[in-house]
Amino acid sequence: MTAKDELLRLLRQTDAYLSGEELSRRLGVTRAAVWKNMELLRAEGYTIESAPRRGYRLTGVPDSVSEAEVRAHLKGDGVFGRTIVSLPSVDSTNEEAKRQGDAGAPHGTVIVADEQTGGKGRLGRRWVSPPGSGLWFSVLLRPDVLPGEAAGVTLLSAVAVCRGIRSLTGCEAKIKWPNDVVIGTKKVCGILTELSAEMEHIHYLIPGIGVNTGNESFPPELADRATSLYLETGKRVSRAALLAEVLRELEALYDTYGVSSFPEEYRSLCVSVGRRVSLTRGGRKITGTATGIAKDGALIVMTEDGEEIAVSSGEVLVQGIYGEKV
Ligand code: BT5
Repeated sequence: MTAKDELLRLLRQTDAYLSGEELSRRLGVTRAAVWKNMELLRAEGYTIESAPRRGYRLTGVPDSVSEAEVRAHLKGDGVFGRTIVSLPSVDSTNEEAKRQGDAGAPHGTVIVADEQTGGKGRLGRRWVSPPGSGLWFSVLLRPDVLPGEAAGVTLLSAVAVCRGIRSLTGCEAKIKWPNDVVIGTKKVCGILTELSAEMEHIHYLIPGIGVNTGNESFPPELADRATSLYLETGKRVSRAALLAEVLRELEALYDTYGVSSFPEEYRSLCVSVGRRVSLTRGGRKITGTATGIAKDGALIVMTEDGEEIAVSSGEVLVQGIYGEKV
């Protein structure tokens, strides 16, 4: 831990003032070094009050996803987040996770960035990830399963995000099958899972999660279908706190279900079930009603022709969600 991180840790521990002398003694550095590190923290957005003869007091923290800020919220001895790579800007946290994975980074490594310049959705689509307004992160997992057995991880991630959003904001976050988290009829989070594997072995699996937290508006093409936690609640949510919460939930789910299954909770959170849906298969448009989620995570659809089909991937439009008319 650097002197700056240690200083922040001491300031966080108490609401009382800490004198420069005490800080210098406890950190084992000079008064001048305490002052210098205090200025570094201020430059990062921390508000530190100083009062003559009393000392210093932390009165405000920035909405930062720095390692120190995430660690301050990550209590306990979980594996997810034991290694954190926090970057001001990156092409895509999934791409960085692959680079880290190829270089041997351990299971549970978290890559988080303030901004993504090439944020990705599925099938090469763009994920809008401006600086400061969302939580963009990826988790590097090394499960011991076959490549075809890992589909559950996207569903677990969606449940973990719903739990995290619900506990921090009280918003009724739900899931649009398979990988969107929605509030009401709008998308607040998308999940892109990628993997590196051989036929018989997964090198690593990467759920990449993007949650819109502070956006006050969206580009016109997204305005009708995207929302943020700020737009829903009028309040600012700490990205570091949300990240820590989602990691805790994801690790608990992973420990219980692995990556090949998922909890019953997914079904109850899924807004697609019970609604009219449409999809395209082999160039043909199919409409029907989603009736459930199969054991392997596929969406079960009763078509208008009375045939029951299982949809395991692809786009499924859901009546009313994102303003769709099916
Ligand atoms: C997704 O794809 O929803 C997966 C998004 C995953 C993003 C995370 S961020 C961390 C990690 N690093 C990455 O590079 N990616 C992951 P898909 O289901 O294909 O949806 C993409 C569509 O969502 C786009 O075509 C837009 O219509 C819409 N979209 C783009 N940006 C959005 C945003 N910020 N909020 C809501 N909708 C958005």
